Amino acid sequence: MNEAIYPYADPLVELNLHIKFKHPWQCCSHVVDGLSGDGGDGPRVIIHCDLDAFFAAVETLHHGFDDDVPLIIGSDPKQGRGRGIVSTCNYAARAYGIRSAMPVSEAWRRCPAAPFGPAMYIRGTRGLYSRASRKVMSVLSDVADVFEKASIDEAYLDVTERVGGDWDAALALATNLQQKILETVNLTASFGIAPTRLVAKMASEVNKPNGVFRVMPDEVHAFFDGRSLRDIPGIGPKRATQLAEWGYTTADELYELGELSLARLAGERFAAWFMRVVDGESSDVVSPLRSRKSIGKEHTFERDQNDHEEVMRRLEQLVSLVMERAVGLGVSGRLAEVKIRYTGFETHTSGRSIPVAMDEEGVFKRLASVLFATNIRPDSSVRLIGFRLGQLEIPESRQTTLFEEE
Ligand code: DCP
Ligand code: MG
Repeated sequence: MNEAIYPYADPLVELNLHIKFKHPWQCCSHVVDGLSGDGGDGPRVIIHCDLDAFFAAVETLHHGFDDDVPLIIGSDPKQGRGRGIVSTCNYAARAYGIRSAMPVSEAWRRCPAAPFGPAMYIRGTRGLYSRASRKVMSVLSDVADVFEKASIDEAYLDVTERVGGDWDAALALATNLQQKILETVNLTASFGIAPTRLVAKMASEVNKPNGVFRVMPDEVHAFFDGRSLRDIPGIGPKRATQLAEWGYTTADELYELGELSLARLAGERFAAWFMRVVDGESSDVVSPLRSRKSIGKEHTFERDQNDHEEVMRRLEQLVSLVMERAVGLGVSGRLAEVKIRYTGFETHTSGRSIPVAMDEEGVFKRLASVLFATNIRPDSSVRLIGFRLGQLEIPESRQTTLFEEE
């Protein structure tokens, strides 16, 4: 190993710790001032978009499958002996009670493939889904004041300024987006419009598939009337079961209990959170950072590279690109991670973190080079090099509010 190319050994680095939140309402991140509303000037107009039966719809398009034939995407069912799970399925398969995350053996029991039954089972093609997702996200982000991709098939849009706070214009915008997505990728999507993220997300389920549903600020309470507690994101199956054992299955029943009694039953944090949700006062903050855990870039060499100086140069370029992106998003990070994939695909990832979040390219170039120097296997050829900035934060001066749910 040539020391001359790793000049930056730095005692600043320390071992990285990963912190995960167990319950959604324990999660407190921060939001960039001015990126989205903090409830100051009346209700925000939030749109949630979720594609319908996403993986199944993409496969149906790609292969020209018939919509009426039950299609299950997931692990190999092995004629009912498969041990994996279902990723998703089309609506014809849902008619048999098949659902995401169900054991594929159970799906087979409900609706087997030929010659035992009409279903089709396929493994799925990740690349196809990413491509479709990118196109959809680009259509959505074009019209949003603030855009947040929440998963491969789901996004939040703050459109308050775009529609001038007009809820009819928001409805028209959602319908328009639905049409545009259909034209662009031939997929159907469902939209929810509401003053909070959580209600917008629930609203997008109401008229699924290919539906739009709007909940105006003064309709939030009524929206929760008779609604199953299980349908509220943030109430997991365990808590829902517990509440049902106490006799509470709908949101209005639980709300009527009042915050104090609910707190005695289910804890103060949960009670406060739940009341705010039903009052339409839960988070209305859309932020590109919120669903983003890290920013990363990778490079695969045309031919496996045994010149480590060249790999190092490429790594520095990746760091620059990542840090440019971070600065663009207004975030800084505490964790640097370097990924090295060798000939034959063996992959090694190493990370270090710094005590305070920063967005300075120089700092992360140093960290990356230390990580590379201490981890690269001498005389090995490198197939891929990658850099990731993690433990993202927004600088103190720009923090305005806390997140509570989801
Ligand atoms: N997915 C997965 N495993 C799960 C859940 C989902 O692989 N347990 C994948 C497949 C889905 C995609 O994520 O197509 C999006 O998830 P959704 O929950 O939005 O489910 P669908 O889009 O398939 O159906 P829906 O029409 O209910 O949104
Ligand atoms: Mg979906």
